[in-house]
Amino acid sequence: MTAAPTPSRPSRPSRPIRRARARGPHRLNGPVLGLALALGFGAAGPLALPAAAHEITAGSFEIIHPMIPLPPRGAKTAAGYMAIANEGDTPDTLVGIETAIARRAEVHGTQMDGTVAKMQAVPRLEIPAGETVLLEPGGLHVMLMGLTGPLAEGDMIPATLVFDRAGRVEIEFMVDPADGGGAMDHMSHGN
Ligand SMILES: [Cu+2]
Repeated sequence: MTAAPTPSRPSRPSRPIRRARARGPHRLNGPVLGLALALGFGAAGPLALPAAAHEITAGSFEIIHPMIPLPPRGAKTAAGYMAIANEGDTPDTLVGIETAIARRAEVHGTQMDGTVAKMQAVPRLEIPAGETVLLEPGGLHVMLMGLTGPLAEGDMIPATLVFDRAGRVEIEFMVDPADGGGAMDHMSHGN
């Protein structure tokens, strides 16, 4: 990592952050592409899948490309995004997110109040049966507060999603290139 010096070393995460091997663009295929198409993600869609996308399958859940746009150096917060597909016939609820990269992680919703986007915690995020919930810039997102270490593009950040029924689902956020827009708004939203 080409990192700013870390004044105090954060306690070691139980699962080490691993750096993804440099990977060139590769074709998406299989379920990710199928789902992406089913969701209507075009190449320039709202959640255009980047060259290196990944997914996690756990039970009837498919977690598609959890990612964190690279935050500015020194940022204390970052936002995480993903698509959560519940392919089962039972609704479930996302009740928590844990990761060693942040002191606190929570799901936020975004609502417009006049022209001001306001975010609020969503402690229970329902994932209806047979549906896919998108966490994407400008909408629902994972707020990572109090980053415990620097992030670098290509890092894979272990995290755990906690569902009411399905229990704990291990994922990895991929650190993607910085995005120009929406996510930067998070940087100014405190607490
Ligand atoms: Cu937020």
